[in-house]
Amino acid sequence: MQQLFFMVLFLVMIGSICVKCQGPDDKWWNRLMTQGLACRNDTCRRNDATCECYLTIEHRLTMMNEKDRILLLPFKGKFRPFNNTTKTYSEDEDDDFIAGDGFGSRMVIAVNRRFPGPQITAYENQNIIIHMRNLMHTDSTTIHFHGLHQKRTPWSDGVAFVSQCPILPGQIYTYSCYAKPFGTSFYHAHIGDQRSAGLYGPLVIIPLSSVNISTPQDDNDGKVYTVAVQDWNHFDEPETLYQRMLFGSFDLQRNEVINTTSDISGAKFSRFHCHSGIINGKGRFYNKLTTHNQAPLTKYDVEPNTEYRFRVIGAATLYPFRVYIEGHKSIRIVASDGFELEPIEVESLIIHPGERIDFILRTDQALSNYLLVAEILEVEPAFKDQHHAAEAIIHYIGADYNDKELYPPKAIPNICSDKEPCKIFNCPFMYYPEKKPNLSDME
Ligand SMILES: [Cu+2]
Repeated sequence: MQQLFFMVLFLVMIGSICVKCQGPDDKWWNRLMTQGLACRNDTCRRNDATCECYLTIEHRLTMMNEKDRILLLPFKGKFRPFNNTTKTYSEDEDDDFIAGDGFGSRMVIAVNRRFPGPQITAYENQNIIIHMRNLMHTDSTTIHFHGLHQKRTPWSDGVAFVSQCPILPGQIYTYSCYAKPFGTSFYHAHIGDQRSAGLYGPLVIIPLSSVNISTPQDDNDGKVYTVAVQDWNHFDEPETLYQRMLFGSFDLQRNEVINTTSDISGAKFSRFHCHSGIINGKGRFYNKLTTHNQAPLTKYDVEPNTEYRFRVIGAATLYPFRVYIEGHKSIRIVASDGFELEPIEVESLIIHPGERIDFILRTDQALSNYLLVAEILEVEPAFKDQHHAAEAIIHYIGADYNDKELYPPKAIPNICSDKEPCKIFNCPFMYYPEKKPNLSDME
């Protein structure tokens, strides 16, 4: 009898321990995954002590309607089933599709079913708690919070094999750290090439003080947008690309070796070949200098004569981009890598992988639609009748947006000349674009 009593007591103790160690509240996993959001709505607010988020990691395919198990093709800025030329999906229906640059169908790593992952927005000093669930079948993973200093929390830095063992398939791991310093940043995988395959998402820390801080900061009024820019290869996932980088890429349509490209200073990029650029996971493939595949783009709605903050994140694997807005010759840079700056009016900015640059756009042009363009800084594609750029649509509310506005032609760049020079923020060259310095002038 006594033995039975101790046995029951033991089981009760185990039971109570397990209740404690259960950790994340189960209902949030699927709820946030369905909504494509990252964090609980009863946390992460200005006066909350914590910001608690749930990220589910899994493989998915671009251009695939998983529900109907059918391949998709881009068509006039929308998706259509590959075997039906008359049906297109509405904006609500296509919410679950992953576009990439609309070419073929390749593997990505999705976070809460989205590519890139949903945004985490926390307030300065908040305790960020991230439960990460790895549903990839055979790959282990980790997550790094770019820009966070991880003082007092080095175990949450997410560097595989250095600050933690990778999270195995089927496992859940909880990160806990502090939201500091404030600014625009991103979270990303820190093992292998998973970041290039899509395991990343915006991480925005809102400052608590408003002294000498640019506005707007939080997205409560719909005046703040995020622009995650990535270089994109639509054939291969990153592990294959690494092998191609070592041994070469071949273009069988043109029957030639794809050589390393360079920037205007002559500096060579590696053999990581990009076909196009994407913004928030969407872009278009130009098979000729001016002809694109009509893939759907990210759209930013703006009211006329209003100021918007754009948080640009360099989520690329290799290439720098020059970012400008068609028809708008002036944008105001206000922060770089989370540091507030004296505002600078420029025509465009250059962003390298890992960098973050915030600018303010004043929507003071005619009621219309304009392209936000992130042009990859390679010299050679234009000579080869190719165009490597990421694009998104800036839609002035009130302007037409029906049919042809969904798949606009290539942007008309702003005019920059000797007479009307343009200023570029973060430019690593003495001159940009083509003008070569006259050596005698430099002496
Ligand atoms: Cu990083």
